Amino acid sequence: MTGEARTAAVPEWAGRTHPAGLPRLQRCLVMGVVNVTPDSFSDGGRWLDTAAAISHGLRLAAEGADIVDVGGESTRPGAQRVGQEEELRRVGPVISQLAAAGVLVSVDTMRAAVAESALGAGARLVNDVSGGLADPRMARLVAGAGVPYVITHWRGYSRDMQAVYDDVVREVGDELRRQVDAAIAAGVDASAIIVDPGLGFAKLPGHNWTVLARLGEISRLGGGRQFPVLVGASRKSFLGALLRDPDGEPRPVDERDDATAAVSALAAAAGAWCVRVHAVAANADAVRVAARWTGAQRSVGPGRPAGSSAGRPPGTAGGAS
Ligand code: PMM
Repeated sequence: MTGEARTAAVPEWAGRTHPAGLPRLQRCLVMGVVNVTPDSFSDGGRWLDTAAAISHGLRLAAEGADIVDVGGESTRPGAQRVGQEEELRRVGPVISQLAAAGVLVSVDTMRAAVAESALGAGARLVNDVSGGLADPRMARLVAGAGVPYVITHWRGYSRDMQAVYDDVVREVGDELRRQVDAAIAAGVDASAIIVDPGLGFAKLPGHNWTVLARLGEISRLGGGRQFPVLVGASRKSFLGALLRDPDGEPRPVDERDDATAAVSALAAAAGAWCVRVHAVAANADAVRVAARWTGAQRSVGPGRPAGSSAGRPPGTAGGAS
């Protein structure tokens, strides 16, 4: 087998894209989740108290989260919207305390006013699950702030989102591209944009698996440009459905972390830029395994072990070339 044939196993786009303004690591990043909500499906109510949320965020950072994502509104199916003042009250002090402690914080919000306040409190990127569609002021706010912006594929609020597709990858790519184009038209720098296929947002389990299996196409949005991809599979119901017990009961939410780590390893090996997860430690290990694995695939030439003098230096696995 030739060296060329061996490297072909690693997706061509893996690790090539990186958002401006964030640390560049030679592996997939890990974003730890702090939901300051009473009703998130994954951890609702656990971190509603400000002090508990802050200590949880610090713990996630200590466990290896590169970014801590703080949100004050649940997006679970059927969730009622929270008021803006309440959302701000929930996330503001948590963000300012985590940022003051040196944690790289993102704010998970669909509201420009909340994002603005969060950036003032020290958040350094905006994670908008509506990808600019919920609040027409969001893209201009992000453009003015010059911060990285996660644009998630979105088809409306959880109570009325439609999970009907002919070709899920093409349609998610097309719809995401329109969201990205709108952000760029509003002044967002293309190099600051991260795209997210929105697992579980207007998607049935089969849609999620198809999207995961074709992340490269999501990264390209059906066109020539490539964007870093964020994957948010953690604890979602498609994992519960996969791991049903013999009676057909879905695996409970708090028993889906091993499956999440498996998705993280596979997504990272496929070139994901970041995985958004609740249980950080296992996922921090998973992305390192993936980086070493893909790095070995790249550096192994004919008859040469990875890390030999002809290959990449050991420990520099999976990086941008
Ligand atoms: N999922 C949730 C919330 N925020 N943000 C991004 N970028 N991608 C996601 O998939 C995503 C998100 C819902 O999950 P949670 O209730 O566990 O936070």
